[in-house]
Amino acid sequence: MFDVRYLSAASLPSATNLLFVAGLGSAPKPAGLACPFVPVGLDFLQGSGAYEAWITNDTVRYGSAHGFATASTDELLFAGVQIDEGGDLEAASRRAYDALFALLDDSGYPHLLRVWNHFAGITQHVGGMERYRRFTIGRHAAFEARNRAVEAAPAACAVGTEDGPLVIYLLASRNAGTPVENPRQVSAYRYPERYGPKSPTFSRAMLGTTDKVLFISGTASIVGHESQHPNDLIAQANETLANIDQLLLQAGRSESRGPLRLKTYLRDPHYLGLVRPVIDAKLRDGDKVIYVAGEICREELMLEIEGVCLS
Ligand code: 3EB
Repeated sequence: MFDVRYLSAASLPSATNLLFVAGLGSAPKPAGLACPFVPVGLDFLQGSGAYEAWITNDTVRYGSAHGFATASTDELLFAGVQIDEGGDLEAASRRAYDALFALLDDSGYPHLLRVWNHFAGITQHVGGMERYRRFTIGRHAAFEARNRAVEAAPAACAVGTEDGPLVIYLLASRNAGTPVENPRQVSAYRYPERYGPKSPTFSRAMLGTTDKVLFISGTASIVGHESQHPNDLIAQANETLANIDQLLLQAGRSESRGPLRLKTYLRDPHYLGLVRPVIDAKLRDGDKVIYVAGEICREELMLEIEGVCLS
């Protein structure tokens, strides 16, 4: 059993076997919470609670190493960190991923399944280069330094906050997961150079080892490598959902599948009412989606959806 639940502060303390809790917007760390807490500085727009709780049936041990707060079961490792950029996002990203890989290798959970990356001003330019690209260069260099194959890259998302430090949190495992690519899209690690000097190191989805959870990367209105439907949020939402359908199909999760837990990042929260019915209409009984404000890494992209398909 593995679940992701969206809870209010009041219902959190009764949840047991927590791997970690992510708090959206300004949701504070709940008093008495024993597990690691990740403050995700993205405004919570709509859903059943501002806390995202990752729950396992297995016994969880809490700790810290290499600057990360950790939680581990026999098979899974959660780790989360907040890093001061120190004026150089590229260097901070490299440092964060160097530490992350050192942690994974030292602790015996070498296989990266899923990474969430959040930092401020993702589309802003610094010294003639977009901050997302600087982040990507630092991340890529750390993969290279450890000889980590891009084809085994984790499911991921990189979504911009308004301010605050670089926040990275992840799930890793003792045994390797299975990466899943989307035939409608060029693999991100094969993007042409016009999207940046070093390619983003993520897979479109990753089938985990524990209970066959499918981690779905941040998915947007991209076909091939190009953004589709500029200035048309509804068309972007439908294209994004088509990409997620394709990923579920690739992973053998189309006809019969477990419930989805999705997080929709909206560049402009004013459009929540417009886009929500389009996304909600795609859900089946037992699926859940929350909506948060977030800056997608390409300026023309108005939304991105990520999540998990439970077994
Ligand atoms: C894309 O498909 C949209 O750099 O980790 C999605 C998921 C995106 C992950 C990342 C970026 C990342 O290229 C952006």
